[in-house]
Amino acid sequence: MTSGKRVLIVSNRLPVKITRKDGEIAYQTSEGGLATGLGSIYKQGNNLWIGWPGADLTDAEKAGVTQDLSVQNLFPVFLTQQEINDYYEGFSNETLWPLFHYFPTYTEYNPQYWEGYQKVNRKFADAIIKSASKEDVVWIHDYQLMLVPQMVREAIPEVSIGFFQHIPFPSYEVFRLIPWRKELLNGLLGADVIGFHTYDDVRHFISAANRITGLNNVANEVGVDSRTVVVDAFPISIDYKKYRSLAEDANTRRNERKLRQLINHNKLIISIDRLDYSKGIIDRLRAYQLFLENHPELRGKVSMIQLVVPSRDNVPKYKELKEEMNRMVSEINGRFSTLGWQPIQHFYRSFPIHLLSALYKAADVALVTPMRDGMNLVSKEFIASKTDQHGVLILSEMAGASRELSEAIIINPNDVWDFSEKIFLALNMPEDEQRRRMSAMQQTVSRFDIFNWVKNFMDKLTEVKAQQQAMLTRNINTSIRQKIAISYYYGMKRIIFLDYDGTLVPFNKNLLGAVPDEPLLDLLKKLSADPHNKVVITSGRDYQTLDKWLGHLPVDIIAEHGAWYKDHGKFWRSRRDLNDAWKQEIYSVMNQYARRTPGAAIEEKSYSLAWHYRKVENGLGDLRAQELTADMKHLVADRGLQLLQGDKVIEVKSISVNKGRAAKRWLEKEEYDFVMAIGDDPTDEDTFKVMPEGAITIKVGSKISAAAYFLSTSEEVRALLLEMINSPHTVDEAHQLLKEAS
Ligand code: ADQ
Repeated sequence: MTSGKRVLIVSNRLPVKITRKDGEIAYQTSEGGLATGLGSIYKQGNNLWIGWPGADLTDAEKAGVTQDLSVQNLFPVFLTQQEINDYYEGFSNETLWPLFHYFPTYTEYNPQYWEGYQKVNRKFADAIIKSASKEDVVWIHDYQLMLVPQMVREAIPEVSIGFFQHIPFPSYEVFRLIPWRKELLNGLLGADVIGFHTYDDVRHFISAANRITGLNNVANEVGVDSRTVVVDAFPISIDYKKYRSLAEDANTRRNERKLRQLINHNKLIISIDRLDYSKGIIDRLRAYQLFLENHPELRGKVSMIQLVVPSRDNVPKYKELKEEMNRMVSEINGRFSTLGWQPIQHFYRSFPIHLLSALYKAADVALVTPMRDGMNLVSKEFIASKTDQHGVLILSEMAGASRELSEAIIINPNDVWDFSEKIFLALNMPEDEQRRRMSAMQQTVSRFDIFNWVKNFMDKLTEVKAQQQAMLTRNINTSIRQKIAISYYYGMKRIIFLDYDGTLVPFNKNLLGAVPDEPLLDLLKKLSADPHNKVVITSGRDYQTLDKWLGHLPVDIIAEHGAWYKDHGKFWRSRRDLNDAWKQEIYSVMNQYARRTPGAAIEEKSYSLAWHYRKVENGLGDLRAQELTADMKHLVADRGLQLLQGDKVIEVKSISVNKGRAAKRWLEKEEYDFVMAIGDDPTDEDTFKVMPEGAITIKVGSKISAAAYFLSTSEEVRALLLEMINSPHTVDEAHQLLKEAS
């Protein structure tokens, strides 16, 4: 462990490429956007970048490489060939990659790959754990390392962890296909901030977390135990200035002129990507072919340069793709070429950056048309290189970049006919329109460049950590517990308001299934047996049920949010000013919704109606509740009623009925020197708000509340009450506790 705050970047690959020249090891630093953006971080001070160096090394070489890399603040995680096969080629590239890009039929579910993935994720986590301390910030990148956040969290609970995924996060319906979906989600939820490129990815992730792990969220914050995990969109970008100055370089201009000569000053269409089925190479060729068929007048006047970086072409799926691509290129060239003209110039290799820049600069139209892409940086590099603002971008709506670059011509790559017509449109777009669109996109890309992306992510991580720490001080820990026990001990006249469902008992899918168990009855008996205590159960349930369940105990009860109440040993009383004439009309609206929503139920109480949807299919219940709320809004307002949103329930009742107003009856009748209120529901907020200064108010579950403290579950509530009952019985014991607490 090292001390002082450091930042650790973690990714599958290190930003260096190891090569062997005449038996000697050589290092080539990556020029990729991510390496540049993160360079400002990992190169500083004691910071570190942890990753696989990407080469197969002997044991003797490993020691030397580790030494060499440490000078550059890099730390290698070495992998065996078997690990690379299972974790990288296997689970990452044959399970996660195809599925997350919506190619479920290409996806392999192989338990051996999964084993390898877990093992290597553990290796990365161990490397982090060895060098990180709790003050540090760990930023983990991409789908190869989805389990690492939780592994690090378990070892160093306080450390700040960010995770960014560079590929899409698929919809729940696709994600759920993976047998190990729960483990993957739990792995990610070890982070404090989980970042994706687009809001759609964020939505998909939150919905998967809700449905698969059962966790709740408020907007983009997911509650995991006592931690809040923020899920947000951080669209990645490029080093804008670098591409701009490259485009203005004399060398680039010379190459640009050469390129134009090469294609006889025809209109130039370019496409640049890695060989991958997600990039839409085949459909793009089809669209170009259709364009040439439908516009014979333009044959001989346009040329397409297609660059494809070789990638994994020994893997069957990629081999097939390459063969199909080559076949189509030959077909198009064979069919349309003339002696002096070839429709496609195809290159299957990587290009140096200054040639790429010349190509971007010379192009009249760029086709960036993936079937699915997390972001796609080629589109942004093209925009940045257009110093003269001439040129048109045709961009697939399936690329994350389409959310930002809305001035591009947006296409659906599956609609080959429309796509081919858009090529025609782009080639004929007036210059001033090209300039207008390009200028708008350049403003976007220059403002939100890679440095801005790094800053936004890091700032969010700092903000979330600070927020968590502030919350932590409100989580009931040992010292707060002891303080409560002490003031309980010194209290001579105590009142304790306790909500029932979700506070004293966990939620039950069945409305009448939440019957109090023996230990709870025993606990309430003991608590109310103390002559210094008054225990008031404050519930929204009907008084008949509460009477049956708790009426025999020496407690006071508030039922139906205060429409009914009972002092121990007396009869039930209801508020005289209430009427129920409105119920029939509201009931019939609620019933319409209940009839078309399997699992929904209406609960009728004397002065209120509740529409329960705990048993309704996840998501559908919320949708119907929203519809019902909108439908009843005016009805409710006109009749002096209010609509309350509870946990999987909406309730209509008189505007004057609430738990707070009911609780006041007790507080106004007598003076108390120890006041406590515990609840989990939005309706308990009314109780918290009327409590006198110094009262101990506790919210169970969510963290958004007027209460002073938080607890997570009803078990914790029971434990706290038990501790109070067993609080010291002598002054000495109390003083001892007081000493420990301070
Ligand atoms: P990639 O799938 O690799 O990245 P992309 O974002 O387009 O896709 O980046 C490709 C990079 O490779 C670009 O910088 C481009 O210049 C370069 N390149 C492409 N063809 C080349 C060639 N023939 N020669 C040389 N260089 C070439 C993943 C996700 C993306 C996401 C990025 C970053 O799949 O959706 O945008 O991560 O988060």
